[in-house]
Amino acid sequence: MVIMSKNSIVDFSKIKDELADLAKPIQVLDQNAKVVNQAVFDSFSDDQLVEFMKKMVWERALHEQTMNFSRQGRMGFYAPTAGEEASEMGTVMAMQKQDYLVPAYRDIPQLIQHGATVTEAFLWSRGHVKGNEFEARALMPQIIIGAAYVETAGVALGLKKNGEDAIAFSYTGDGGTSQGDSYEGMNFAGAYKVPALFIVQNNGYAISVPRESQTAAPALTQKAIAAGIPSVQVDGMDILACYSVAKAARDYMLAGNGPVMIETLTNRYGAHSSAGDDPKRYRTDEQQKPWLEKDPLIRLRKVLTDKKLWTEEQEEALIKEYKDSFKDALKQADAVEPEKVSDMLKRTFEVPTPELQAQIAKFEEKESN
Ligand SMILES: Cc1ncc(C[n+]2csc(CCOP(=O)(O)OP(=O)(O)O)c2C)c(N)n1
Repeated sequence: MVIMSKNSIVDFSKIKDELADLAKPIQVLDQNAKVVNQAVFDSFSDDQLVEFMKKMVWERALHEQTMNFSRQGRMGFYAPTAGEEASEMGTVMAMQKQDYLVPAYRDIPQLIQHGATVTEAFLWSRGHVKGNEFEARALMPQIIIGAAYVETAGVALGLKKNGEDAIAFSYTGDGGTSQGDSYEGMNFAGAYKVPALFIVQNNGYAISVPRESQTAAPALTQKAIAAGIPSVQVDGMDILACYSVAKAARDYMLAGNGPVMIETLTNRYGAHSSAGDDPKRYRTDEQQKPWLEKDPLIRLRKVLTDKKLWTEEQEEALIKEYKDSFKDALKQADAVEPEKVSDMLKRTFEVPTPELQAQIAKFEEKESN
């Protein structure tokens, strides 16, 4: 280690240490469901609190049912969401239908809440083009990590130029913030002062790579600062905090103040995707245990049960109702005619190149047999 001389012009070690001096993530409920921000808590009606719980139960049920479908070989790509319900439902519930969602692959529950049908989501999972033809004001889920932020900056610029009373909102993971695209998107949004809400769902891992190994930034919120964007960390297992912060960000942006970044501290309980990675190979049960204790459903369930607004029977009935609706949705997806390779090729260019034309003819011949 190089020792700095006493009269050095600058103390970089001190500056680096100061980077790690972070404010506590915003909470309304602590891990034991104790209210830590009474004013915000009191701003919710009993009906709203129940609605928050219902949405999280819905998302958990969607996850469980989709995993079952996956095991039965009836889904295509699926990115598990258990553990991220507060972060996903809390933020999307703060949005309005005129807002423009730019989702990534783990944001299917938000896409459905924003107006896509569950059948469309299942078709998307299967790679069917009809899975992208939803009514929701949203782009199709992005697979290239970080790229959604570039799209969001452009969408938000369009909303601003049209003078719309709407924002663009987007999600990426902790890994996504290590991709150059995410910074380019934020930088553009900051420079053009557009209404873009960048939500980083920090679930601790980019597939198998722990967040600490892929960036030295003490907080991912710090990546927004360089773009001149205000940013804040939120307890991503507290739906009341996620909702309240997202709503405050939306109000701030609609007043013409430019973009915001929110980092939700959360955890993905399951594998990265249904393609079959095994999380036990990159994290231990001991590492997971504290996260399971922070579970967003347990936390809000305790509040509602104490207020006599929720029962186990009610929850069981809801889960059954939701799962039945997902089974119906899959039946509808099964009834949609499968895509042909030739159809996919025909959509590639408005006027197919000679090479494509030859491929189309080849597949049409195969498909006619
Ligand atoms: C540009 C790019 N590089 C690599 C990949 C492969 N890949 C898919 S998901 C993923 C990890 C993403 O992690 P994170 O952003 O933390 O989101 P999470 O999946 O945890 O929600 C990687 C590397 C990709 N999709 N896009």
